[in-house]
Amino acid sequence: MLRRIDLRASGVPADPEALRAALPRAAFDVDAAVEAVRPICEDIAQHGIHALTKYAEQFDHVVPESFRVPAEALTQALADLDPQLRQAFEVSIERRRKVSEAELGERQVDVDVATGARVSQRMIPVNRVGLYVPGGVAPLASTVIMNVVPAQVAGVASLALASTPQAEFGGLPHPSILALCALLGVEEVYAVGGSQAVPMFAYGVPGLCPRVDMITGPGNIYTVAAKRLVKGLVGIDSEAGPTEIAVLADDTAVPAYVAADLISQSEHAPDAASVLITDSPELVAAVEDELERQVLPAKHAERIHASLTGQQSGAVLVDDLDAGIAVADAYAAEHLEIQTRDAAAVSTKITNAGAIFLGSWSPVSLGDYSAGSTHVLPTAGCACHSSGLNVKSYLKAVHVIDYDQQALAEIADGVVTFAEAEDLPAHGRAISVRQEGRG
Ligand code: HSO
Ligand code: ZN
Repeated sequence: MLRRIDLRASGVPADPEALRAALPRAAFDVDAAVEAVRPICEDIAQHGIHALTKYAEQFDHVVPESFRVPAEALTQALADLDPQLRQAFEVSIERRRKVSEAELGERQVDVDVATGARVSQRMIPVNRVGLYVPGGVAPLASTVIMNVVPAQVAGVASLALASTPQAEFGGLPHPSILALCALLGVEEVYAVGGSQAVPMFAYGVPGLCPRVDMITGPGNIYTVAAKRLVKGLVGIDSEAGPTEIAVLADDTAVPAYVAADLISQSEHAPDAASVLITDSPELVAAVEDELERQVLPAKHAERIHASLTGQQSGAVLVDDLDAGIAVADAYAAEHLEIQTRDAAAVSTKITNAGAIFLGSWSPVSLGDYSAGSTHVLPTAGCACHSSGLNVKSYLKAVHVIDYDQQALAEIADGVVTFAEAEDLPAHGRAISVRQEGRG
């Protein structure tokens, strides 16, 4: 099922660019989608609720009675929530909160760089955040937890959430999303799809939704494109592309587990990427057997099959584990599973991955729901420069500079010299004027 990328004869290219080019990756043309969403964003900026109504009809095929979800609908959704699902939600929230609190670190650090010369760093939460939770292909209730919990731990004062209106739920977002909002105390909820929610949050809609400072949350390519368009006007988290799993495995890996994990992420979409990296041809053969066995009976066999056989997926064969580590690092997967001897030691050699899952008992789908880690992670190789969504994503680091007269006098000549070297003498003057005893 998986196409083979055999790097044994040629060896792993030493040049990282050449290596990346040899590896599979989904095509995800956000630029083309930006042109498609530009008029929608402009329309919503200019015509507010009127435009939201038009696009709800066109894209979501249902116009909600009110774009703002009434408080009673949230309370009702929580009352109707299956008790077992509620318990699963609560465990997931509790674990994500525990890890988020640890991510927070110090809210202020003070550094005395010399006597009377202090620089402090204050971590200040973003004031108002808009979250988007996809409701299209699958209602990703877990995404509510992954976005809301770190924002709340960071101390974000104002949180608004939007999710697609669903015709089968009378124009409201999916009930499990509403129930989670109620459970987490998120009161400002909108029944608005992704490509419309992003401009609604970014520009504000009079009479409905005040503008936000930052937009987070994943979505389809149009949601991502809309985020790219409004970036700068508001802050955004990373641009989430199709989901990816890479499994770095040796001959100790359990083929049935490896196959199940590849399938689990292929279940998201036909363009999801599943990549096996191994030095064991026997493992590839055994995983193939398992895929044959496991894909057909799966509920979403069609899109799983499309994902596994797509050009973005494959089995990469390498000579040894070190070569496998180089491949995994170049690929920079959103999710990297390490199913090898001493997985923890192998993981220390990995520098590029959104999240790393160690051994046989930490599969990606545990992280998708309840491990305590985030599932909003950098895709498309962005793990070489970006982090998953976490508490710090919602915090701004502000430096506070506090020198006294003596401390400024001590460094004054150096600053003046520096400013003159940049041909910015007025900068130097702002220092030297204070050394002249005037004022
Ligand atoms: N694997 C997805 C997140 C998700 N899976 C939500 C299930 N629900 C992207 O990390
Ligand atoms: Zn998933």
